[in-house]
Amino acid sequence: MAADDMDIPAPQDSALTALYAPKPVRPGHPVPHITSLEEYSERWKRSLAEPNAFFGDLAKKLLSWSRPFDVVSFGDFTAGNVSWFLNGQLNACYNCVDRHALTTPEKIAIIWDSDEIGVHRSITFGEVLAEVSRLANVLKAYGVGKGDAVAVYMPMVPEAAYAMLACARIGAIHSVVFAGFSADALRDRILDAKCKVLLTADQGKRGGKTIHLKKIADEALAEAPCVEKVIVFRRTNDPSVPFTSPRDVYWDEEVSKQRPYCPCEPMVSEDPLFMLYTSGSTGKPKGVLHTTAGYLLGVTATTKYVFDLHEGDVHGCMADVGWITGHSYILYGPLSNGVTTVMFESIPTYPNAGRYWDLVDTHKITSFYTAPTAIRALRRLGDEHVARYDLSTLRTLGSVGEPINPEAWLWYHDIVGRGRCNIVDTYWQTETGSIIVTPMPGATPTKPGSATLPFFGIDIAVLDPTTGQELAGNNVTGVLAIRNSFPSVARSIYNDHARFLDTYLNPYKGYYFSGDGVTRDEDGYYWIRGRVDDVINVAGHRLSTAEIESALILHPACAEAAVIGVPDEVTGQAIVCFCTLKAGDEGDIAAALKAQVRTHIGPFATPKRVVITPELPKTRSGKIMRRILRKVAGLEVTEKDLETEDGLREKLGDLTTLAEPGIVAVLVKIFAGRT
Ligand code: 7RM
Repeated sequence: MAADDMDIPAPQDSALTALYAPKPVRPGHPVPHITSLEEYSERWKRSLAEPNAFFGDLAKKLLSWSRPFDVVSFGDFTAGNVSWFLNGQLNACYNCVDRHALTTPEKIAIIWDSDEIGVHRSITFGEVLAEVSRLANVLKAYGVGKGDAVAVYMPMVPEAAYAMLACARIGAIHSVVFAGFSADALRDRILDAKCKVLLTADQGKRGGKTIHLKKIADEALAEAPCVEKVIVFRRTNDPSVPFTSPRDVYWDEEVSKQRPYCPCEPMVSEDPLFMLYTSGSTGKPKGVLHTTAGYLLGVTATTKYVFDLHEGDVHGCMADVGWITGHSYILYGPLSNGVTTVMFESIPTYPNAGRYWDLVDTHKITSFYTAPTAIRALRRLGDEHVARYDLSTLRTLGSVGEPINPEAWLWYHDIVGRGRCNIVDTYWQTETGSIIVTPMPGATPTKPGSATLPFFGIDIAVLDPTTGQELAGNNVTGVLAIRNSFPSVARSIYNDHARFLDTYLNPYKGYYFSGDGVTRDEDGYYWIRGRVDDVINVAGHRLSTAEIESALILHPACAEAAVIGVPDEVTGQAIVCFCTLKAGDEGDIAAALKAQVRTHIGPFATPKRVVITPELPKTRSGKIMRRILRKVAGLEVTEKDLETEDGLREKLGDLTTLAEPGIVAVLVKIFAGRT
């Protein structure tokens, strides 16, 4: 990878450096699973020294097996050939549903809180078992079986969870596509996995708005003939929603024909559980593949220890099931632990900025998990929205998806947690399946802005990005890599193992490469600095600049495009596109290009700004110098810097490789508002 692409994002500037001790246990609250840093540290050391004993014990303790495994781990992780829990058999749905339904059928599994304030529903483990079984029987009736890929394009309703669990039950591989993705994005993902069945809904509701899922799905399906059956859940019952018989069938009609029990397919540990597409540094999304036992153990263990779950707890993860956080911490992690999980259909600011805290108060949430972007947005809207609710049930507050700035961390701690809750800044990725760097509530002293220390079984290395050498000791900054195998790590990219190796294991031989920059401070604490590759993170949503660029150049007026992320106070990063136009095209094309990105990827990828430029800064060999674009768009270069060559070099680094040096001044003037 070229050094130009390996700029490690600047550290967060903050005056807040205090250390926060784990919170004392309040009367009536349970004692945490891990109560001291020494206890964490001993267990972590054992997990690395004897991984097979450590994870073997954990897998027996936390999961139910229909056949015990013979070997805990086998193979060479950094060569892309590792397996966990060999010859074991289990079923993820059995672990998340049946084993709790059989012992405590009346216990609440899912609390669904709808877009409309005050409208919510509690569903017991017994009911989930019946609903999931009926749906599993529907899928079987349409010929879906073990190993088949099933597309799920659903709003935030319990049926989305049923869809995933029904697939797991019969051994089908679910591929959930986030409901904010456009028709083109859905089509590409369906085609890549050759799905024969799509589970979707007529419409979705979110923040008072209607999402026309079935209409979008129909557009996608027009170019995805592999889909033979579409099972449509009626969320709104709007009669204008298109329906194509016999391809389309209604969910309620289908499940009512099926009996409420369906046996679980015994799955071998390494059988795929699901795939989830994620963006990388190339334009084509990757179907990250997770396996049954390793993934399930990772999410079960992290949910238990990181959120410190105990009997009777209610876990509220505010993510969407369409992203990995929803898979792991709304669905599989809490349910496998037999803990009540909250599914929230709406957004934090609808109908007002107290919506999350109303949820906590109403459902007596004990652990709450959201993204920094939501925390920052709510902080700006004022403390009064938090103050009017009873949040005394909360013990653990989690953050995920992007670096959290210390000011937002502190607001979460002081205003939401009222100084009594442990904050867990959890770092992980779609590819790791579960949390890999995090404090342990009750044990780890925290520092605002740091994800602190590795979870059990995770051996982090900091590498020099250019030489690939390990940077030993503390006070080092480089790229975050992992030395060892752990159960929940992705095993492959669907149908493209070579790409899996090239993306994660070949960049630095002997390591898993995360794509993130990191600092290990004087205490050995990790501070995630953000992506070092061409991936940007907007409001916790991961996007590839190459994917946005491909969308832009599909527009007839666009000749070339370069996309970068710029810092944004609320969303962390925002998208800025630089486009050159084909001859003859002029006028206000920027709006059309923004719309182009929305239709090709989805509304969440809408650029903040499209800059039309006569040319892009390139090296003589034609490589776009994104470093220049990032600095100009980040307003790090001013018109004053243009006056001397030295000034410019100081701000932008070496410019001698630039083919047309004049372009820098043009771009700086555009951002100064002068052209
Ligand atoms: C869980 C998730 C992964 C990328 C990852 C990072 C960033 C996630 C944190 C974070 C700083 C965190 N999966 N990221 N968590 N950065 N602190 N606590 O988000 O696959 O969608 O994204 O998100 O850059 O590589 S993801």
